[in-house]
Amino acid sequence: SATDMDKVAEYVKQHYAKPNDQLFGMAKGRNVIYIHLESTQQFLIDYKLKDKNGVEHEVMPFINSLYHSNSTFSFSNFFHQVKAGKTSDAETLFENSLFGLNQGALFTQLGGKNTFEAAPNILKQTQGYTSAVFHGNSGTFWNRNETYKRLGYDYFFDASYYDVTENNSFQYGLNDKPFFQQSVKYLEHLQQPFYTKFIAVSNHYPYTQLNGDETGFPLADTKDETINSYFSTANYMDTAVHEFFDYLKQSGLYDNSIIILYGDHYGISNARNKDLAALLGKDKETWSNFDNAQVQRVPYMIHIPGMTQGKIIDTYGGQVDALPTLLHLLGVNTEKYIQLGQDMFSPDHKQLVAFRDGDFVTPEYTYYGGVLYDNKTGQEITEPSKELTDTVNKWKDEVSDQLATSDKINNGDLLRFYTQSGLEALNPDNYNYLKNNE
Ligand code: GP9
Ligand code: MN
Repeated sequence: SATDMDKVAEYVKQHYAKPNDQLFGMAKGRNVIYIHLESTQQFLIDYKLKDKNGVEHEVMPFINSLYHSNSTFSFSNFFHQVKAGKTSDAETLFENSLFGLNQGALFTQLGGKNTFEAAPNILKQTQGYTSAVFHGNSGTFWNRNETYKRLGYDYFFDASYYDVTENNSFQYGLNDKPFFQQSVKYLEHLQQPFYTKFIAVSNHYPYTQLNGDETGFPLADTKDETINSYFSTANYMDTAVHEFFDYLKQSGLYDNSIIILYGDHYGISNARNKDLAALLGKDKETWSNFDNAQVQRVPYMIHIPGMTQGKIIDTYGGQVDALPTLLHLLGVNTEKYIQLGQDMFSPDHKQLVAFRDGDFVTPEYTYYGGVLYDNKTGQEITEPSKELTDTVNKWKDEVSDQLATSDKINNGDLLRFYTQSGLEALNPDNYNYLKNNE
């Protein structure tokens, strides 16, 4: 009801984190290019895989060069916050600064009917942006074709816009190299400034569509085939992203864009992590839920060509924080929007990162599977002080408030009652993504 909406608005007001004065508006008016790095975990950054002869192979040399560039704000403690909705949950978080659902996928269950005030819509109405998603899989996957209309995406270039053959694709769509190559002709025609998202998908489980033989990148040598091929598909993705950057530079789009790379969720599930342990220099026998939590870090890199104050930032945050972070860089005030995250650069940013099921991490502690760990030692804290117990209980409450507020908004479709954003209502019927309006 409208009363519920008022309560939500009050919560959001209390948690608002003001922009960082130094950075607010530093990318104002630039094109936004999100590059979705499928299933890419933070441990792949700077990772070198040893082959059978002990020779090291850098998995993602290009993305690493961006990570260390002084034109990139790179985050080293950024966590995914998705659950069963996987890729689509990451999209929900980045586009809305709201969480996915605790069961199932928001895109599938509510994406086709709820009211949203998402990034494409905000940027269109306040800054005149055109928006588009590029993805080499069928538009119906995750109900994207319906959800994107309600997020306000002007264009959705799905598989029907690409030349997809048996030889250049796999079960989740077009391979990354042809995907970026074939996207260019659509990107070139977009009105600037644009807000775009490129959902590359080659690095998707089971990571077999391109194996070591084809890419020339070695397979890892564990007893788990999934782990073994993960590095080689990530390497292929890295080359594809590199090629795309080359194109952006040649076309001149690069200089007036802000390019953000993010990992959507883990690629190696907790059930497989014991077999991953050795590759991360850890002991299989002592691998614990603490370690499972730590590997939920994903890349989050904001590349701003021409900017030179870039660095690696150790602030703890999660995907819910990305939208206010971006809007502030673009010079958009977020105070009146219903967003549950906080600008990663804000002096008010709270370093408490919720996982979708109520677990959380902070710079000093990890609460995972109902157990509290000390980040320094990785050990379980069995006898916390009274003070620590109180603090942890407070964190639990804050996390559950944040998640419950998200669920209230989504399950109650509360944004339809919200008028203070100043945004005009969006009519999904005005959007049609079919090729040639078939
Ligand atoms: C498919 C792709 C995969 O279109 O986005 O989604 P995921 O399985 O990672 O959720
Ligand atoms: Mn995914």
